Amino acid sequence: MKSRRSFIQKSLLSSLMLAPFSSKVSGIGISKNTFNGQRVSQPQVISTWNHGMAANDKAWEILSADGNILDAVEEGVKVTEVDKNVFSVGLNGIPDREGIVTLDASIMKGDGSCGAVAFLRQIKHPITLARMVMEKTPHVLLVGEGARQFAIQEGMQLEEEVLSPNASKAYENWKINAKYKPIINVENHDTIGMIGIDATGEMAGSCTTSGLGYKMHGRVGDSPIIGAGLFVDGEVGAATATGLGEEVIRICGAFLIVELMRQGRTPQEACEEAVKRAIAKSKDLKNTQIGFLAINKEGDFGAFSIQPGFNYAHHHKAKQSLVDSNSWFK
Ligand code: SD4
Repeated sequence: MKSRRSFIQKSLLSSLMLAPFSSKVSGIGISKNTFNGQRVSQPQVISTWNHGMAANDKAWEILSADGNILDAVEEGVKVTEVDKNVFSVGLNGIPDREGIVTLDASIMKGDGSCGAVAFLRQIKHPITLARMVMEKTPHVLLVGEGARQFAIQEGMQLEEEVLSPNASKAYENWKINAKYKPIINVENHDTIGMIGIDATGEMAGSCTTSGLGYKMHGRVGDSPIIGAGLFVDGEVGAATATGLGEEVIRICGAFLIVELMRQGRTPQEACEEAVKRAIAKSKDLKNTQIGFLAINKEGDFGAFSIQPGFNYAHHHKAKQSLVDSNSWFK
């Protein structure tokens, strides 16, 4: 009887996910709905940059088959981690100044569970390793050789340490002057951060990157730092960041946004406030880009960046769109 009831509820949930149903539009996002007194959200995912489109498509396959948001945000960004045309995520990324690709990633659930890896070499899917840190260890963050050893222990294969043809060409060019200067929206625009909500109202997020091209060996950015590049609290919402990680870490960007939402700001207002905070602390504003994405538990979402050029992919119902974020500078 109980299983029949849960079957009926599950089927109803699935049909609600597929068929458009009346929902109140609030802000630019979609508000929550209830069914039999239980919260029924319309699942959605939001991801940074153009490559978020393909990542969201994968996440959507999972969400639309009644899958959970944690699987969706992991599988979604795995698409980007192996995309040969993306130069700052995964092993096809631009190397550090020693010519070595090192990867950072984090994953977080609405209940506060989280895992991350940083300064990781030779692993194809750092996001999966971050999830293993969360699920299989008593720790949150493993770095460098320890993270690689953990991957081996978990049966992951070490990839050969060779630069992709594009990364190799770029590195050879860079070596001519060997000067490091982040270039807004060209060199340092490619981290994928994905945040979302599933039909049961669960929230989760993921963030994965090869970090800034030509960084110092050992440099770690904001993406694997819980509260900087990613933060999720299922009672409130989720946020993720892209851009110059040092500036995001300085203001605990993603945590700040979630806390602002907790205090009643909309996701859009919270992203704008976090950008203002970063601007106030920045020493070289003209050469700094940061982009934030946020979603609250009602499903309203927002985005804001310092410089123009930041965009994000939003998948909701059967519809996917690529949206240009508003920015501080026009
Ligand atoms: C970092 N935030 O390592 C990352 C880089 C990035 O788009 O976002 N690139 O600082």
